[in-house]
Amino acid sequence: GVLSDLSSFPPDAASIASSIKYHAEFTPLFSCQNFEPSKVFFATAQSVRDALITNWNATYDFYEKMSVKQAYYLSMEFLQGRALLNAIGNLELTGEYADALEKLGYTLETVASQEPDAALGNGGLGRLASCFLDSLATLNYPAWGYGLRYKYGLFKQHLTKDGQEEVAENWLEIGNPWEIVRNDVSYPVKFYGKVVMSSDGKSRWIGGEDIMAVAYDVPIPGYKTKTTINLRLWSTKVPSDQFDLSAFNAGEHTKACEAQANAEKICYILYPGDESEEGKILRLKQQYTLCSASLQDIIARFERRSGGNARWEEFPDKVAVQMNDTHPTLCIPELMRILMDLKGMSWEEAWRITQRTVAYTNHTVLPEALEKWSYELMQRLLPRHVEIIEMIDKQLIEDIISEYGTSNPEMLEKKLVTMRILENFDLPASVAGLFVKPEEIPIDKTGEKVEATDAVTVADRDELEGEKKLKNEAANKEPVSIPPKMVRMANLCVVAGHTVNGVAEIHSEIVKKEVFNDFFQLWPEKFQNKTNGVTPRRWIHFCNPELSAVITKWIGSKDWILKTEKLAELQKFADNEDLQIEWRAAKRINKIKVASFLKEKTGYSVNPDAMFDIQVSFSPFNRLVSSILTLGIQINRPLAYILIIFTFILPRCHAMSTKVVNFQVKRIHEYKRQLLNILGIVYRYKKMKEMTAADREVKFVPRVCLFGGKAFSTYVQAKRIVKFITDVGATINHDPDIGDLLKVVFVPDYNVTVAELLIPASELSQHISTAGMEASGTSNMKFAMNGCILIGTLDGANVEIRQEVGEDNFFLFGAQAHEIAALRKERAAGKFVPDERFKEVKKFVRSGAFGPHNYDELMGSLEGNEGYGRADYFLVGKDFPSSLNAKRRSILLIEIKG
Ligand code: 26R
Repeated sequence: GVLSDLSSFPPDAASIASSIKYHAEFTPLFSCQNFEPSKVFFATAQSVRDALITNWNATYDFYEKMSVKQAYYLSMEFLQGRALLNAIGNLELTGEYADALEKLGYTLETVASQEPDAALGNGGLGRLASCFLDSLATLNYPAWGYGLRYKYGLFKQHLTKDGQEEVAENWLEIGNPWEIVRNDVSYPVKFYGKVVMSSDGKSRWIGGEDIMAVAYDVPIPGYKTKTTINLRLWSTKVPSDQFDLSAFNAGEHTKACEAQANAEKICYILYPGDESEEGKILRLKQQYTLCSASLQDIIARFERRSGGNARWEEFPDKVAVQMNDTHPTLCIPELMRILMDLKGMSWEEAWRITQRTVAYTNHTVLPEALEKWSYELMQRLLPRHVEIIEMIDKQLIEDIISEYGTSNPEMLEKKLVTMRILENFDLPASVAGLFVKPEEIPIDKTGEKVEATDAVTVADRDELEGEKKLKNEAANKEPVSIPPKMVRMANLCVVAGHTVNGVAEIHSEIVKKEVFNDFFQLWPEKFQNKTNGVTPRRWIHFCNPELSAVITKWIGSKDWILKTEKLAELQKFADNEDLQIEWRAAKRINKIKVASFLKEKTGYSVNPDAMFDIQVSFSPFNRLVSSILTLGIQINRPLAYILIIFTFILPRCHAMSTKVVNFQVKRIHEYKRQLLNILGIVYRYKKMKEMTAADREVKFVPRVCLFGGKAFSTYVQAKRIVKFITDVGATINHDPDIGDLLKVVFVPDYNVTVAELLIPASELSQHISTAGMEASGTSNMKFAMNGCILIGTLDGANVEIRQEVGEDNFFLFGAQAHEIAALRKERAAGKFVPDERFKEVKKFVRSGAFGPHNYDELMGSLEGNEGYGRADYFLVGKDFPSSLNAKRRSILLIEIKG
């Protein structure tokens, strides 16, 4: 429903200016005499927040009154980026704010650029969560996000001569004007302790360590609606009665403050290192804090709305909990626990309610990202939850036995071993007799169970070097080791969730056919696809006002911002020269902005009239709205595929521009194959060097190749890739033979804000993961929406994008997902015959062309040297020739049209 009669927001520039001045004066942080841009930003944001709070309250009251079903998106990550321009844009007050600030002597742009980038996430999964919130609010859905308020977000990336350096990102340093601390909304969360049986025969968990979770609310405005939903982030502190006053007075200050520090450290940082036992415990505490506090809050709201007469069987009609990957899996045993132990329900009742409430989205098929927790550790921290998980596991065993019977013990055992939530556990006595005894399961000398799968994970490979030594030592001692007992979170999600979805068609097929195939056979009706999407507000309208204006002019209205399918109307103007001229002019403005940004950040000068070719990591649009289906709400909107049209027009617009920029911005990961991209660039460089200057000028279109993305701090190989790219850039960019013809720049500290700058300036972007490994990708959509041509493999949402833009407008190359396993086998058996150009480019890199380093670890990984894991697991060598071909085709298209 639409909200009516909300109190009005300062509608004109004069009242906005006085509101800003009011905040500047009455916020203790500032004084009017010292009104620096960062303070102007703060005061401006506060004036916007006032308006949001009004709408927020009205939205909440309305939902409360209507007692609607509410969707809750639980996520350990929200990659919100900046909020100011988005908020005033959604309120349609951009012009008024610009005027108000001008009256005060500032430009909106300067003020907006003061805002820190809120990076409470890594990349794709976190940005998707934030895009969902924008779309949910815009479409007036009663939905909330729940997450954690990390004090330090994703690290800041500095690039030094040694490669990436991580620096803590203190995004709250100047305070966060968007959040409202809710000291009135807090819940106890406990850890450790023990389970006792009370007199009524029910289990009760007595915690050993208590903390409090306090809510911080961030209002999320929709576009052109008063609906303003909530992102509730939890912070942790020690309960006030637990301060050890006597210890403090006795002079033991550190000891007295220990509990405080212990509670607060839970929300210190996003993904604390989990190599150590302490680190693992901290991460599990984070996950449980999110689940426990959110569920207590959701349940309190449900009970309040039921007016003290809660009908629990209606809980799933009022509450949908969507788990963003497995990180919030503990919701499942926590909801079971609350319903059984605190609300007195039977197992069966609680299970029915839980199953109808929760759903799970899978975002990756990489084996190292499928979470498993040590059973022992989890049992120590959450003893009652582990009991419940064991019960769910037992019930699953019974379901599997009743489905498959016991007549084929071998098959049954296989099913049980792969499907069970508990890994490396003995089978229950009732069925154990049917199977070989546990001692007979082959165990290799290192104590690891022999795995049937041939997947070598990145983590495996990274650890390989260091671990090999340890393993050899261990093997010499011939230990009798037992494989560690683990809890498989994804299996628990699939068993307990009513729906499981993948995030692009190909990914959802892999989820059904490979990752969770046994579950798919048992419960095919649970599995769905919900292809990702992105908000067209942030990712076209606000980040690319130039293009947005062109679109609005030619369509004749702004309706496309809400109804992206309207963009199809542009198609009839695709051949109109005036449109093409305006389109190119918009792109050029964006490219000029990027050029000056690069100069400032890296010192490199790039020619804005070169082609911009980009590979960055993370992305798009309204299709994401269809993902809400799994939240339990049916909506029926046509899927809009704008990019499509854009890419249709784009080649025509490039016709007269001979110069392109190539982008690759995304988390640095071997499967995303930044290495494939940079080796292609190195090859191009080598060919240029072999020519006369005159030939070079004729044969090559000037190109600027941009990379962006952060490497996980412990991911050694990814960091080597960053270093290699920056070294290649340093050589090429200073080579006088090359000049403007080729530039390679690694853009430091890629984040949402940088993405908003780079993507609108792109002409060619790279989405080139090894087929089957990128679940969806979302930057592919964002680039396409900003009129950029895509080069890519048949992976993730590239598949759907290509269908929509047409095969001629997508530069496809590379092996396909179904061929990968066989190609890896062939590779491992030494049967792969590399292309001459691939050998040539590796030799060139090893020859010292980019400084004294021979990049042995990187080049070795492509050759299958011992010590670097299996030979070229990501098939860079296999796809290298076809990638060169695709690049050539993309340029040809542009030039031929010219
Ligand atoms: C458990 C932990 C180590 C962990 C692993 C992986 C934490 C976070 C991740 C992030 C993963 C799940 C992620 O970001 N996946 C990305 O999700 C995007 C949104 O669906 C996809 O577009 C993208 O392809 C996928 O890599």
